[in-house]
Amino acid sequence: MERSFALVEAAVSCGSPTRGTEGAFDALVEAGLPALFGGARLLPMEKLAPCPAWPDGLRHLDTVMEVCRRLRANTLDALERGERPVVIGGDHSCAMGTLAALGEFYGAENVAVVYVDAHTDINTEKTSESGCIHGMDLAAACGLCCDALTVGRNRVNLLGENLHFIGARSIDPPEYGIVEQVGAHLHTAEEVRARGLEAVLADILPALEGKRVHISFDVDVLDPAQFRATGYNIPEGLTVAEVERILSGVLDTGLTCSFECVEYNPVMDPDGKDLDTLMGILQIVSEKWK
Ligand SMILES: [Mn+2]
Repeated sequence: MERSFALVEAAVSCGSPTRGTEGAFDALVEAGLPALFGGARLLPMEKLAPCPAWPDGLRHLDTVMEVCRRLRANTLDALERGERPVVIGGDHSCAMGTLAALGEFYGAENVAVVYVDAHTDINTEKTSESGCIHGMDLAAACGLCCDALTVGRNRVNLLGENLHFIGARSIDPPEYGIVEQVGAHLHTAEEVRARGLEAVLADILPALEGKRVHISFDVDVLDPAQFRATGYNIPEGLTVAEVERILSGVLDTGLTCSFECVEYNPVMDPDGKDLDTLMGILQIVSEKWK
């Protein structure tokens, strides 16, 4: 029997400096996302106000963690029902909630992540210069951050050796060291251009064997020439066709357990052009994920 989908909202933008991504779920649902995913069950989330406090330099910690706790519970609920979670952010801090659910449900050692993003999001609260939690989600999931950034039962929900970055091109100096320290696999946008996408996928896809794969897709991996409605417009990005090829390649392995799309900001997309582009990408996800 074909498994059904759950569309899970992660209504958080205050893990980032830019407001607006908390409206992405509503915009995509309005644009027809449930029909695209075969009448998926919807798990919306109340929009919480950003908390004013920034304890220990962690911006809006309380709000971000509350969203992540709710997201973990909703994602676990979907997994327990045998549904495939499609998480819609929100900024990328929500990955802490998604990965908490996946780590608990499947066991941290069984989860692999393909992180399609212009960033590596693996600062700890000590190395981050901005204090924005959307740049720390992977360090938190790997158990490198303070207790305040732990979501759910387990401190470690992902092993670095099972983490594959593709498309990164805005990496903070300390992040290179952390990527190496945890044994993660970094494939920058520059490497994709130098070696070709197929060569990079030929490195990543066989390494996913035997794992439950989570795809975490940040729209800022796309080149600003094709997609601008997101907090960071970083040049030298991937094309829509390249992103579609990456997602298809991973989905074709049959190993994908969950998918996440983050950082689309409808406030920055008044004519809905980028929404159309994103719906096109998500249509491919719905068709390929069998
Ligand atoms: Mn990013």
